[in-house]
Amino acid sequence: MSPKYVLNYFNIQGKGEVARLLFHCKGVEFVDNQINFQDWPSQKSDRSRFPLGQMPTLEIDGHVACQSAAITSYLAETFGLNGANASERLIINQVCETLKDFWNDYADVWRNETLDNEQKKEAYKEVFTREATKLKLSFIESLLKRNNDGHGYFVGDSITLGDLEFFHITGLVDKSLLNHFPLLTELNDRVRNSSELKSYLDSRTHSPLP
Ligand SMILES: N[C@@H](CCC(=O)N[C@@H](CS)C(=O)NCC(=O)O)C(=O)O
Repeated sequence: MSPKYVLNYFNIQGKGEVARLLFHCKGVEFVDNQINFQDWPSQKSDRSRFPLGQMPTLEIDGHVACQSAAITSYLAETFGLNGANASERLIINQVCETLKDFWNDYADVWRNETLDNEQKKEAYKEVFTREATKLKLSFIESLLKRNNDGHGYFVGDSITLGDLEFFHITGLVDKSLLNHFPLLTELNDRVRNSSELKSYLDSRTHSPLP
């Protein structure tokens, strides 16, 4: 029998969304406990559910786990969505880590309180068009190409954690980021319209970021 899973996170996509995608992709029942920003201060100090005073946390039959990457790799492993062997996991981890580096560049702008909205737009454009970002996306596309000539998923014949991380991060930023990467654009559409996720994504209402 599947354990009772409770995922605690804000009512945004943010750092909790890949865990949600993993549950929906596999059709595993879980409590999607979405906490409002207004309600968070009164819950943050509950160390039984938030040992680090942060979210996401995952309760597994009442045992709590912290750290989004630990939670997603645990769920992916448990659900068979983390590659079939070490070589496939090596690909998946490279995708996830490269996207994390890109996300950190993007988030530096997002969090920069010295910039107004117009200045942020310009700064995002600069992040999207910088050579280092193109290099990251070319690299990810080259990993995709190694499997089924790039017309499937990063590994195997179905969605894994790597595809979900990719879909999630590229969904948080402007679609133009993928303009010069046709295979990555196709992958984004493939995940978006997959039979596993389509109905969840069609009905998803929580915003990407606060
Ligand atoms: N390294 C942690 C970072 C978690 C984190 O930064 N959580 C933020 C939301 S994305 C949070 O809980 N902020 C509210 C707070 O710190 O009070 C992870 O990846 O899970």
